[in-house]
Amino acid sequence: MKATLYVIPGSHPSMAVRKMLERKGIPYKRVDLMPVVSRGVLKALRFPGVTIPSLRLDGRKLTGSREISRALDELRPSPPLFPADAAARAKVEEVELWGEEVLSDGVRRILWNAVKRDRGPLGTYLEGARIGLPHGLAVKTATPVIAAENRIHGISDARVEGDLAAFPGWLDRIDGWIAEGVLGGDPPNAADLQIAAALALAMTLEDLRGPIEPRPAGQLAHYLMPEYPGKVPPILPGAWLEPLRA
Ligand SMILES: N[C@@H](CCC(=O)N[C@@H](CS)C(=O)NCC(=O)O)C(=O)O
Repeated sequence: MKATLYVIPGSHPSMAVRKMLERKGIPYKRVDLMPVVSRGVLKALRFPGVTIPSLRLDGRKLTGSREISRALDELRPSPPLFPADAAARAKVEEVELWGEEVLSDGVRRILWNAVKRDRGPLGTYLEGARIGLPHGLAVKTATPVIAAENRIHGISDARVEGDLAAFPGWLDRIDGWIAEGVLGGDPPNAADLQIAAALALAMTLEDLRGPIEPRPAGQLAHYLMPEYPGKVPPILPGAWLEPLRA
């Protein structure tokens, strides 16, 4: 099986797919791309979408972490990313979708808003990445990229403040799924990896690590994603963080 995975350094759904490939024992070549440039590259390579992660797998071109989890399970069923039982599978699919559309999108907005305030910490996400230019230069020239990502993903201060207000409820939901056994089983399912990657990225922000880390959700993320690159010192307005501290 020949696999090439296109990622952005620090990207959480990319990390989820990396873990899927590793757990299934599929060797792959990783191509690190910078945001925005990634869109042009994937378009030129004729992937079905322009977002990361995208995977070329034995000539097939796949875009999107949920598309990829399904394709990997079909091609290499063991260890499974989805339960065999139909009802259990439907639940994992529902939680995986929530993980992508609510949690993962929210964490992405929070991160791009944070680095808009100070681009310096961006370099910490580039650890081990080969992006074709020196990391220091990438950070120095990142301002237009950060602005573009904020625009592309419809990120505003008001929206991020809302994401942070919703975050405690998101953690409650995840802890509930862990208590029910939908998440946190062995082997980890596609929803575990989707959610753990987003929480691991969230915990690279010092503003968020404290409230997440001690909870079952935070522990699951640490267990499944023990080495997540990136570190952002406190940076978000204190008032926005009040709901998480309450
Ligand atoms: N929800 C998608 C991720 C889509 C997405 O926005 N990916 C980001 C990286 S985390 C990306 O491609 N950013 C670059 C851009 O949109 O220009 C998935 O789970 O595959």
